[in-house]
Parts: sequence; C-alpha cells; structure tokens
Amino acid sequence: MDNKFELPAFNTENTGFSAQNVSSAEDLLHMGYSFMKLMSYYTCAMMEIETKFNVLNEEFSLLWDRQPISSIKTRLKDPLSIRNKLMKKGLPVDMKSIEENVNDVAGIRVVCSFIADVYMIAEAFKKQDDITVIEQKDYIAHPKQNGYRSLHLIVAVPIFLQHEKRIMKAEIQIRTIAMDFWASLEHQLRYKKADNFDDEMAADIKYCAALSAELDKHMDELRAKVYPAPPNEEDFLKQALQELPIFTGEKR
Ligand code: 0O2
Repeated sequence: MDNKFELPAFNTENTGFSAQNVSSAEDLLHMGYSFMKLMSYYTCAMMEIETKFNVLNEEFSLLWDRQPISSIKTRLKDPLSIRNKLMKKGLPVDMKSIEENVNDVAGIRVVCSFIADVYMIAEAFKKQDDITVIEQKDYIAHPKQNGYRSLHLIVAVPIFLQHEKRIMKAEIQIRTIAMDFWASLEHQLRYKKADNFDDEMAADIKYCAALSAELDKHMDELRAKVYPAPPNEEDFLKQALQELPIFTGEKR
C-alpha cells in the first residue's frame, strides 16, 4: 500500500495565485508557510506599535491625571481582503507584492478622548527615532466627502527577530471617540447593506458626521478650559507635594 500523503488537487483558477507557482503539494506548503510567516511579522509590528502607544498613554496619564487614549484595537487584514485589494489594482498576488503594495495588512486604531489628544499622541509617536512616516492623511482637517474623519499614518517600524531585523509597514488610524462611533456605524451600514444605501441616506449620514464634529469641537473647548496649558513636571511635583498629608495637616 502506498502511504505517501498527497494533498488534494488545488484549483488555482480563482485564487489569484499563479498556477505556474504551484506545481506541487510541496510548493503549496511552502507558499502557505511563507504566508503565515509574513502574517506573524505583521502581528509583531502591531505589537510593537501598540506598546509604543501604551507607553505614551502611561506617561501622559501620570502628568495630566487623565488618559488621552481611550482604547487601542489591532487587526490583521484577512487573506481574502489582501488578495482582493491586489487584484483590484491589477497587481501580482504574492508575498513580495503584499509587502510592497498593501500598506494596511497590520492595522492599529487608536481612539482618543479629545481632538487635541489625537494630534498630541500622533506627534509624540512620529518623532520616535525608529519610526518612519511613509504617508499621512489628515481626514480631520480635510474630512472625506461622506463626512469620514480620522488621522491616518502609514509607517514603517522595525521588528527584531532571532537572526534578523525586519522593517514592516502598518496603517495607524487615530481618532476621537465620536469619530470612531460614527465610522463604526457608517462601516456597518455602508458595507453590510450597500444595496439599500440611497442618496438620502448618504446625506443623513453626512449630517450625523457634522453633528459628531460639532460634539468633538464643544468637548475640546471644555477640555481647554479644564486643562488650559500643558503641564510640566515641576508644577506636577509641586502640586503633588502640596497634597501630601504632611503639608495639608491631615491626620492619617
Ligand atoms: P477596512 O475593512 O476597514 O480595512 P488604500 O488602503 O490606501 O488602498 P485608501 O482608500 O486610499 O485605500 O486609504 P484610506 O483613505 O487611508 O482608507 C483606509 C482605511 O480607512 C479603510 O480601510 C477604512 O478602515 C478607513 N476608511 C476610509 N474611508 C472610510 C469611510 O468613508 N468610512 C469608514 N467607516 N472607514 C473609512 P479599508 O481597507 O477600506 O477597510
């Protein structure tokens, strides 16, 4: 009896992968492994970036006594979306092409409390010496036609592996809670029920975007009153000292 393990025939017709690259089961396994390896590099890049934002949040929250970052979400683009994106652009579907042409395989979404926090966090992140900013799109200053607002960065970040250092690309979206609320719901309505989405609904959703922008503006004005100037460490220490029981006369 022949115990040789054979994979079932692989139909490459609709996959986007070229048939000449997949001539045997061994090739297929190699390709699958290379893809998984590449995805794990992107996962490492997301971890690096998430840590950087957590560190900034920790530092700012000590000084400001509030957290500028409300939440951080990461996502790895699914294989089908990667393939569709490349095919839509008429580009080859292989590992090299993914690395060169798909900037958002690793996606990090940073949700901040106030508009000022978005820019402050973005600036602090961008000036780190291992970060290269490839592209920046400011959809807050220049919202999209449908009302979408967010600050987008395409960056390159090093990851350190056992034997090598690799530079990986990632897309970072930084936005306020109000921007995130609008974008999440718009995404559900537009993508899930795109056929039912008429012009009146598009106008409605744009109106909701304007409301959310107004809300952000008001909240930012309140923030500026409560926190009029950026704190410095010396003031922070003086105030912390004044609040110690020994200075306030409180008994423990
Ligand atoms: P998903 O499912 O969120 O990943 P590019 O990625 O550069 O080829 P583009 O459109 O030039 O495409 O990039 P852009 O404008 O920076 O947008 C990239 C991502 O921003 C999108 O990824 C969305 O996540 C988000 N985005 C952009 N426009 C909108 C919008 O109008 N509404 C919502 N809800 N999100 C938006 P994907 O791959 O399209 O989708």
